Amino acid sequence: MYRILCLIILCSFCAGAAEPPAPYGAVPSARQLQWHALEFYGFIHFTVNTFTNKEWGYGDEPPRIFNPTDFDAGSIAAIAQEAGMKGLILTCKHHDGFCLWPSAYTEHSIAASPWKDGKGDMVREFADACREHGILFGVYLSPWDRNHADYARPAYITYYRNQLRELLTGYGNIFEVWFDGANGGDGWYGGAKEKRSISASYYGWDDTFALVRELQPNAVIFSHLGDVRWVGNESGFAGDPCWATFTPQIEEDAKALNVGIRNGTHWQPAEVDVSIRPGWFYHNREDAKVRTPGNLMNLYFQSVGRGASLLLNLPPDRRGRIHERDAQSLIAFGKRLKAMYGTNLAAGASASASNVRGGDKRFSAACVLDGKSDSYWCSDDEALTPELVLELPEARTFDVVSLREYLPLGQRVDRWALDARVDGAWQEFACGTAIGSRRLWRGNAVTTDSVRLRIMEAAACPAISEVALHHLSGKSIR
Ligand code: FUL
Repeated sequence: MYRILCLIILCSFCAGAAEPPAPYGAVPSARQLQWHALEFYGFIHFTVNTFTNKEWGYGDEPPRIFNPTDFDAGSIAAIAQEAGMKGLILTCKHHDGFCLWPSAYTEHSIAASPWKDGKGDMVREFADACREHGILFGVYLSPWDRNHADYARPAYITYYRNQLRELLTGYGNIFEVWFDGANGGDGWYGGAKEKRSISASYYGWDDTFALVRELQPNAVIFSHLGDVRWVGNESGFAGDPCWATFTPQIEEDAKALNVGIRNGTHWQPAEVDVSIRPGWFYHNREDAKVRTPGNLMNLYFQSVGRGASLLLNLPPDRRGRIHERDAQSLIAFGKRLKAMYGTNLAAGASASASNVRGGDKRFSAACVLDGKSDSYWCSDDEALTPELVLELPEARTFDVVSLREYLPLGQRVDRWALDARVDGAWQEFACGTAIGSRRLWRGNAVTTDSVRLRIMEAAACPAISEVALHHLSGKSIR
């Protein structure tokens, strides 16, 4: 018995119980890791603007104009869920200051509108609908408030935090809190009708963020100083590459936000916020300008496919519904995406690598195929440019590659390439900079029985959790 035990211990020692490598650079927090897994979720822009046909309300809109005729949060959440969105973020208050919930701190809210005789609470209806449809709920509370008399004075900060407290305590779990950076200046401000400017320190973000941490510890904060950064444009694309690391800055530098900063001080991944229509709010003049399923797919590859998240805006119309065109386009896109991910053409392959950390099975090449986000192929510390080969069970045709790094160890890979073996010779299919949370590459369809991932440059030994091959059907879509 004793000898068998010794043998087992010896064998496991020989097989090499290697230690995982040390993390490289800035790494994600637990709440950021949870957020990375979401990838695709929706924005809902709804306020008095929907009824005035504006994008930015001045702050003097009478609450009585907010009166959707057929509002149904359930149908909106159902559409989002069917399209594959993992959550919805609602503009609980946009720059015009009108509140979609009956805030105790203002009369400029839904309580003064005819909708449900002033007894309704739209934030509650959205929060409940999301829960019922198995998706998450997040809040947008505009710091800039063109209605409030005290805006730009200290008293407004107390008001703002009181409202935030209402939203973060009254509606269950919140996955993301969205702090808009827009501060346009002029507004109604309780009738003053003037321009007000604020200093960089006015909002006192440290204390506001502390409130979020206290009340919703799992929520990520979207802000130039928060957990998730803006991607630097509202057109729907992350940079290539789009590093998850960044050095947070007060001054916005659109290019840096777009590309990220290799070796930046913080893990601050990008979120791509973009609308399914030209505007953030619904305008019937834009009914013919809804993005097509093909266009949405491009957005997806340019955002999620570069390691960012996609926050796609779906503006309810005056009924309080997602317009049929938007819904159709979104759902058609979602179907194609589901079909694409539905088959991993690398499944069943046998995997080998030029280097496996300590020869330990825990870090073997097969880890990229097991579908688990917490297992990864990893090389020895000094092997910075290893290669991995997948021998497929038979010749298969793919046109999309999906790669993922094991994020708790940081962003390690700088450059990589993926080859397909055609007629016995390797042909390069893809070649990129950075991998991160997810790296998608779309190319011409290739039929092959073997693919090879080459890590060409890495700051630390690579830790790759996924290599998947897909075929994006319906390539001819516009
Ligand atoms: C911007 C705002 O000014 C827009 O109205 C919209 O809410 C967008 C998501 O953020 O800063």
